[in-house]
Amino acid sequence: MHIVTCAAPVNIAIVKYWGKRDETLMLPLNSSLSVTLNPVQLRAKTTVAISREFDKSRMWLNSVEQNIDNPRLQNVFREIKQRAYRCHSEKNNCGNREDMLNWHIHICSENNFPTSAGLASSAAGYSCLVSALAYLFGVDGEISDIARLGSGSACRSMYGGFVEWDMGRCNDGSDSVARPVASNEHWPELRALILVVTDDNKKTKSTEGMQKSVNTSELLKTRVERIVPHRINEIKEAIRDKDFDRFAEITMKESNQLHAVCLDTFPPIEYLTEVSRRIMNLVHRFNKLCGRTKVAYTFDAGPNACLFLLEEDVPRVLSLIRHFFRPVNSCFESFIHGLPIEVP
Ligand code: 2P0
Repeated sequence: MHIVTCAAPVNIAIVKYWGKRDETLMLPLNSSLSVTLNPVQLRAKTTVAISREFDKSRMWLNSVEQNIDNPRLQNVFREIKQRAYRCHSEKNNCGNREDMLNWHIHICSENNFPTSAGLASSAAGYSCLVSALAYLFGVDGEISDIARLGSGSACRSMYGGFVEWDMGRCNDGSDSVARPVASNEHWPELRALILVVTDDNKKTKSTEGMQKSVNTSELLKTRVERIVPHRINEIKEAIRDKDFDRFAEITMKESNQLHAVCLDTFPPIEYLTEVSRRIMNLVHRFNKLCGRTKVAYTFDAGPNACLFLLEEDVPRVLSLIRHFFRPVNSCFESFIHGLPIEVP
């Protein structure tokens, strides 16, 4: 038996991915950009074992057995095995490893955060699984496109720091890969606060929500063609210059536009709750009171907030949050994939 355990971090999109041009290859309508959070506070951990003794492949997520026939999972297995054959035949290194490709796989994965509450759990999960499988089967080179086959945003969790997922142009998806834009050491003062408003499962899964938006939202078309390409360039400049004001404004506008697209979808999709909207209002009021932008919010396909701010403002913002939001269940403070700190 061969066994390996990997951990992979959550990534939070600043420029959002919403909509696919190919549902099987998971090719997006637009490029996106994210920051990778510290894997100590929010991460998926996956153990993969392969053995000639296993009579079938099996998978458990947070101790509950899952259906292994899931087409996305099967696509990932198929792609990993094809690349493994290619890698070993190039290196003239078949034999043992090639034999292993026919063995059954057991996967055991767990998250240390709510699984379906819009905290990118599938991203961390698939990124982790692909890293573990690639290690076991000796696949090297670009593998973010394999993670993408499991869940689009998973390709961004293959790197730390600031990461762009280039939408690519090829029909086979070979150029739709993640690339690091800047390392976590580039902007060490930047912090993220994750406010867990609820750990309930979301009503509309991202995949289904995206399909509905692609079919019905006019705003999504304008966004993809005219807005996102500029925003990607702008946010990369803001990151390069460590310009927090600009970074914060683009981040909040992106989040607002994602949720505007969701409301423009017919029938509309609502991920934000009353508490989410109160968090947004508080951020705007706080920034106004300070006379400059100190905090930015972003929300994905769920009501939980991610706030971005600089290290010096963390104590003040945390006490404000604690004062106004008793319903917030938990709050994780995270470096951008940097050294671990204590969770308050
Ligand atoms: C993102 N989200 O860029 C956007 C923002 C949610 C809102 O990527 O269908 O779980 O598996 O590719 O990656 C969530 O979508 O969807 C997501 P699939 P995924 O992070």
